[in-house]
Amino acid sequence: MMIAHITDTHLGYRQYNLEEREEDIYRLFNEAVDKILREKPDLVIHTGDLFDQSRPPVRALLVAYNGFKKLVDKGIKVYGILGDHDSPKRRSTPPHRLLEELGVIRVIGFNPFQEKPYVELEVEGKKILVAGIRSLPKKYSANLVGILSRLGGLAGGYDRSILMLHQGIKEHFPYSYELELKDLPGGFNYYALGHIHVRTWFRYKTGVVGYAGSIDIIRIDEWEDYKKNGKGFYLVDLSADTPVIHKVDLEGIRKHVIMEVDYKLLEEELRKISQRVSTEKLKPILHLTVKGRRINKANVHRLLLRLLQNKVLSWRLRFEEEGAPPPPSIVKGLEKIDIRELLKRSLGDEEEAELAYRLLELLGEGDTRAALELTKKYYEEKW
Ligand SMILES: [Mn+2]
Repeated sequence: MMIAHITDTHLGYRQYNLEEREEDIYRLFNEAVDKILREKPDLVIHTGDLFDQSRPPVRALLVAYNGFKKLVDKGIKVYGILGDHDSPKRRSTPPHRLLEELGVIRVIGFNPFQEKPYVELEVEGKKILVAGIRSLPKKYSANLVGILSRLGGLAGGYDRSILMLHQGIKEHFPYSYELELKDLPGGFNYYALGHIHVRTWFRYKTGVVGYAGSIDIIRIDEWEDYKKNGKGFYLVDLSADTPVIHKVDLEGIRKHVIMEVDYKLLEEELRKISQRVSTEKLKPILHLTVKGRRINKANVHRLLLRLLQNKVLSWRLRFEEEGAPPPPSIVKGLEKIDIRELLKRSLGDEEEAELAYRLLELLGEGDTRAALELTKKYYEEKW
């Protein structure tokens, strides 16, 4: 028995407010669907953040619908859970409901405290348990652990069992987590996880825990992991008790070029970049830090326009003036700081802290329009 595990597709996300970046994600999603079709798994599971927001653009809904429809038409069922990005903030209907109504996905664990967060299937004469719980904030961790332990008790009664979650696990992601490894109940063959965008998997008790990771560079700090581990989805072979994970890579990922350049060598270096990127099918995004003394910013812009305008999709510029006092760095202390927790403490409200955290992410990427939209949406829903 084979399943495809895909997660954190963030359909509708428009990085740096670039239309091309929104299109990139749609294209990558389609590439993933085509590759899944080629592998013909018995089922597909999506572990959350299908959409980047709980009110995605109609285009994102269409891409999700058309993609899943292709799978369902070939007899491949799709099961999913909600992530933190696509969960409505208040009691309202998640976009997935529409896709359910159209018969292309079945969402599990939307109301895990009221409904059974699992389905039972039969594949090739084998009894399969597919359990899943939507992303839950840390304040519900105790409740979550309770449900998990009950699910663990069920898992043993099936030939194969899969658990879908959209959470961080402390031992692997100490900066942001809701669960500890020991909170995962034994008994499952595959623990399919979403939320963390880097790809990773490890053996756990009777099975394997797999974070399939996002399908594109959603945040620039995923770039290094992408170079090492690629991005895409997992094919999970459940023929044996302990699953075997095969990574399937996506090819259509747009490159990011991250560089620090001495102001004195700027023209020369930009020429080199221009040469380097000229063979790329997709124009890369340049993240350029210019360092030096008495940097003439207008001159930097002129050089960029002249040498790279049609060679890169966009550039993100930073200046580091030598001799100027360095900006206060929080990076070094980050190992001990949980930003979400700090925001929660200072704001005293979990939802506001979540908003602040998202704003921090968006503004850190320079995406002021998305930040504004998010803020408006938050207060519209709230009041
Ligand atoms: Mn995500």
